[in-house]
Amino acid sequence: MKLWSGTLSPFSAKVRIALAEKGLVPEIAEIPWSRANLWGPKPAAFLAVSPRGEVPVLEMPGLAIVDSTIINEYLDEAYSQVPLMPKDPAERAVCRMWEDMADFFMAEHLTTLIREVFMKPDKVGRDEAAVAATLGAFDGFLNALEKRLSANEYLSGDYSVADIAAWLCLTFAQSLGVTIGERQGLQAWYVRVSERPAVQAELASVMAAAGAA
Ligand SMILES: N[C@@H](CCC(=O)N[C@@H](CS)C(=O)NCC(=O)O)C(=O)O
Repeated sequence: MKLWSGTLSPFSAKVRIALAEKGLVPEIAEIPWSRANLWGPKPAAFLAVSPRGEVPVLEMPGLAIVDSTIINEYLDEAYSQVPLMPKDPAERAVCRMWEDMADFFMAEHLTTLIREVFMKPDKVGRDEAAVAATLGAFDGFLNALEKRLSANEYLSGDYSVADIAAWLCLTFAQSLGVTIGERQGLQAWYVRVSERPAVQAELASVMAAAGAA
């Protein structure tokens, strides 16, 4: 099993955490990323299995799966000993909705913060209005999370792919100016998820890569 991934890609991180939770150790094929050059170079072998040129891709003999959500669902079905999704259809739908919301924030709003904050550390040319609008959007997301997590230990039943996606979204967002504030349910959940060994290991490697990017 080979995972095409990027250390600083939150979508790749979703899959790395799921693999680690399930005790799976793939070969890692890294697509490099830097502030100066962004993504690349992308090897032909990667482009052959990634139609949009995006990480992550999980490649196995005769099968290449793209998209973090689809990969994690595959992993959950193929390696069900350590479940990362609920069994009940209604709870699965709730799990997918939270994961989708976190992914939407990663794709839309985190991208804005990466472009305007991470890529412009000296603030030159920063679109402050776009940053303010994004922080406002995050506030709404955090409020929704707080409502859910002040009444539930995890987003859908036990710890799941939804918690992984939301934790990653918040972790990257917090490094770019988003704050959890006084939301106590969210704070407790954030600590609960952060304490998991698979999550700790991922955090350590992302922090190291962010320092070097
Ligand atoms: N929906 C996809 C999104 C994947 C994605 O956006 N990957 C980004 C990195 S986080 C990428 O590979 N970008 C490469 C590029 O823009 O050239 C997923 O969940 O896997």
